[in-house]
Amino acid sequence: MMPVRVIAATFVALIAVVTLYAGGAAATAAANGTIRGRVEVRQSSTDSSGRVSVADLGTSAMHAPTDRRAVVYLDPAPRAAFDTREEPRPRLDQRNETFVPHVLPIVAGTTVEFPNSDQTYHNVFSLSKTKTFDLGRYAVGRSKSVRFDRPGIVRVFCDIHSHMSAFILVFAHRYFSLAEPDGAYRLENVPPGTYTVVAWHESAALESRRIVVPDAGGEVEVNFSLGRR
Ligand SMILES: [Cu+2]
Repeated sequence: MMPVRVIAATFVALIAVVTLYAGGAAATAAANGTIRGRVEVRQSSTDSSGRVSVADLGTSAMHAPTDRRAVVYLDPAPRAAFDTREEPRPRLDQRNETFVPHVLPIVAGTTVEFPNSDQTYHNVFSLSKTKTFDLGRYAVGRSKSVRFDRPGIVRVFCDIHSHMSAFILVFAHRYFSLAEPDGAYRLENVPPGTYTVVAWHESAALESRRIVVPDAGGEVEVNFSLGRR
């Protein structure tokens, strides 16, 4: 049995969603669809033992494969996909000398908190063209934040611990999905139309697929099998 409070919260959330999309639905009878599927990264033939391959040597090899999640997104986004909802501030935690999460997709304009949850110092920085920053050192319990305004990929490192790394993927729209550890992803409320769906994974080459969300909406299944870089 779901507690009453959870049911109430779910109901409120449903109302919010219905209200949100009622405005768009008035303009057209077409129904929005869902694009869903799974992303797998193929093991290369030399990597069938499950050992870390030479291609993996580097900072990301320190991260469990389940942390190294894929991100699936539409490129470009549907028209009218840009809105001005206030963003919550996601966290990129420094915990046990690891960035948590390892992969963080956000929409442009989002401010990310970088709390230090370790007893040791860290020095978070990025030299990425999308956003260059250097947060310097700060003690446990402290946090600094960075706002990301430009779409693109931001590689994040720690100047003190070379095994720490993270990816922030900044999008110009909200049509992106962080895959589950098992690779499952879901892009919801996609208006009917033809789209390019792109799958990103740090160890693989980008792969894209042209798909159609029919006027009737419904679910479109798109699975990716990415080759290792
Ligand atoms: Cu560090």
